[in-house]
Amino acid sequence: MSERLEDIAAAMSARGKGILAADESTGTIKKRFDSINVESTEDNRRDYREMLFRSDEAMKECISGVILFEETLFQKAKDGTPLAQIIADAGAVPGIKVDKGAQALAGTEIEKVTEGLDGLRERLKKYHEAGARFAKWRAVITITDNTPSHNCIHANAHALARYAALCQENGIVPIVEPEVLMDGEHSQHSIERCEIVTEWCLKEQFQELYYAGVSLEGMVLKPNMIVPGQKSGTKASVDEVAERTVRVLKRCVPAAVPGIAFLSGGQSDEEATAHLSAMNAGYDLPWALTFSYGRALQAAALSAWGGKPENVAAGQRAFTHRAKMNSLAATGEWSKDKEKAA
Ligand code: 5MM
Repeated sequence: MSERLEDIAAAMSARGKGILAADESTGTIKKRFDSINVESTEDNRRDYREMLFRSDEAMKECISGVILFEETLFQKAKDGTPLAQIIADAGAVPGIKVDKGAQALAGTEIEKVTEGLDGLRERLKKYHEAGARFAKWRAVITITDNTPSHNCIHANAHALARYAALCQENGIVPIVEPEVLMDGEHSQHSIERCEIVTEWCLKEQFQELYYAGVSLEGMVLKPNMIVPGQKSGTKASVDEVAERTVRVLKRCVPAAVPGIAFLSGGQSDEEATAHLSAMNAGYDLPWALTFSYGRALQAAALSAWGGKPENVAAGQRAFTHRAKMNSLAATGEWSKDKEKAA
């Protein structure tokens, strides 16, 4: 595969394919395993992820890249094959989450800033050697009556831009993920508020990327969709989510960016698919618009597997189904009927 950043970013944004976010950190994967009563041991984490990456049909037809946690990048399958090799053999690009998590932002009670820049240059060299060709860094922005502050948006956008520049310096495509959270307790978190805040974050983000000299052709954006907060007590139609999301992205994301791959953020599996499909079906778009889902791609597979070796085939079927539905959504061809027929 070509080592040019533009070519890697184009491969990650290939038509009808999307990214599997399997980069749950140790704490997050433990929560996921707790939900199916499975202990989060290194072997169990390997078995679960090996099950996903060996889902041949899904990986070859629907998945352009996989985001890994550091442990997984250096982990071997049961037969000794590096997991990153299994991903590359399926024609997908192996990637790595490089941030060290969202930490409390000094001087605020709720807001967070993502850390991990110290020593990142050296880590990136090590990850490149291990086969990673893209990276991910996620910032979280929280909506309440009094937040986000400009300080929080700016600190996160600046860190994301410094991370992205370091990645490109080391031959790695950065996924830039400024996530406006949809969860949280707040009742004033309307879809309008989400739209305003997301636009603010993305404007700031692209300004910082410009100052840091990041090549837009060699990156992928991973944003949230424009949705009401989960505790707002309101629901938006699929068409409204699609219209508002596309409007914000068109206002903020230069056409030089090859791909935008959404996070699912707590939407149900089918909502995340329906929203993506509506955007691709209804609008003329200058970039590839696809998925980089964690929960919305894995939830069904995780519960079908349940930690039992005899359920691996069922887990793979569940993963393949979700991957196929999202692959259809990435070209605007998903429908409820296809979901049911499958
Ligand atoms: C898979 O979850 C990722 C890692 O989360 P932690 O660092 O908190 O363990 C997460 O960053 C994920 O890549 C994105 O949020 C997209 O996942 P969802 O579930 O929102 O689609």
